[in-house]
Amino acid sequence: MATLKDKLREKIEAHRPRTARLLKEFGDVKVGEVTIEQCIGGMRGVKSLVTDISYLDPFEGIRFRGKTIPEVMAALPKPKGKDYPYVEGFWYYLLTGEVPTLQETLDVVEEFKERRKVPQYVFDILKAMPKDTHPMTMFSAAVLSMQNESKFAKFYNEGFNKMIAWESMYEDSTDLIARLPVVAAFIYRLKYKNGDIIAPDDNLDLGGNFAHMMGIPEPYDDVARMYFIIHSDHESGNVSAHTTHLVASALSDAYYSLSAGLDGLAGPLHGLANQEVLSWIQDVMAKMDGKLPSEEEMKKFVWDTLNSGQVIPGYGHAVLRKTDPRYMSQREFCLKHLPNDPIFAFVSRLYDVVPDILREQGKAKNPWPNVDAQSGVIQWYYGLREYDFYTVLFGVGRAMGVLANITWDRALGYPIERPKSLTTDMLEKVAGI
Ligand code: CMX
Repeated sequence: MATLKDKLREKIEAHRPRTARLLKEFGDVKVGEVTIEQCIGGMRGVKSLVTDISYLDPFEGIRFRGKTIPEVMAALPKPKGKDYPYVEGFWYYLLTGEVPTLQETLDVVEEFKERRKVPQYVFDILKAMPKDTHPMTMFSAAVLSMQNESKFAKFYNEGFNKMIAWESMYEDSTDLIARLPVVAAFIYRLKYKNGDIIAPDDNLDLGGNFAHMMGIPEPYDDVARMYFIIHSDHESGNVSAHTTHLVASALSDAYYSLSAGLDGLAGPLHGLANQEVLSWIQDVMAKMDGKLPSEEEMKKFVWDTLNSGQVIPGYGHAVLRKTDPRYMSQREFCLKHLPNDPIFAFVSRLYDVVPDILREQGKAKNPWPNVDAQSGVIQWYYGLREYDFYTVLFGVGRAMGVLANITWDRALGYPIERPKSLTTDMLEKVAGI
């Protein structure tokens, strides 16, 4: 029977001629114009990356391999009695663009079990780090520390062949995805639960096992499945995806590339915003003695934050121009499982006031909430209150998107990335200054 790797090989062989033809016959065709604002302003909107893993429409939000989040959740096989799909089946889908059968999904579940053993030295390194080390630093360091296991690096050293380089990238990526939940849960238990580590359970899938290793009962397994899937990918231009892609373009292996991508995710304007949201809410709650602020009071807190020169975490986006569907899917989860939770009420009240205020302030191009505005509420509700851990959860999910991307980067032989810089003098000359 065909394995996921066989299926991926088939897909890659069918896809390669498309990329080759575009380059050979249509390489000079213009797909966009770059302005001075785009040069200085972080390359916003410059169409210069290619990925088939996901596409972000500014008004519709993310589609993974052509499907919206609700479509993905409906299409993929789910563990019995659960509301959200197997993460393993989602990995199959991201890599191949095909919805796996239940059997194909269960094969990946088995494969992950075989691959998930984390070397002891990783745990030793984590234990040796200072107690106040941020969990994202620990997570990125753990990934990097396993680089000596890279099959891609070994393949490169033993004689590189561009046509089959994707295979060892796939091997490293799958090893990493199988191991990351174990590493993440270890960091959590080491840092916040006195090192009382819970071993994985062979009877559980990735989502179930993560909940088990974290020590959080059902339905946290479904929270984990949903969370990892919705955070997986947001096309290639965001900081974590682009960094991973950039580093991998130098033929660095998946360990180097993912570790670098996670470092980008750890920035407060990117993945760290989910912890910032909770910390901001806690701050306001403390000022209100735990009481839900009225709309007027909430408006004042939001304006105070803006007037002190800070951003409202969880709001705004470089591409999106509407409420993030990742926000909406988490909101639906909250409406079903925790409709009366005080922090959910708080986040909902923020939704009532922030967009109008950001519009009035007139700076943010997108006044609507992004994924991070809602995600901490669910974690908090299920007892995960150490909010500086939240970005690690984002990282476990994001790994799937960025690793699927760099596997395909190698399959299609994308070259080393090297945009061109200009000097300010040159820009002034172009501008006629
Ligand atoms: N609160 C206050 N001001 C905001 C804002 C917000 N939530 N979002 C944007 N702005 C401001 C920007 O800081 C910028 O101000 P300056 O002109 O003074 O520099 C101005 O509005 C224009 O920014 P923009 O073009 O609308 O947004 P960018 O593409 O530059 O930045 C993002 C996008 C996400 C970094 C920004 O909206 C932000 O800082 N949001 C808060 C942090 C956050 O939630 N990040 C998570 C993003 C989701 C993810 O990681 O995927």
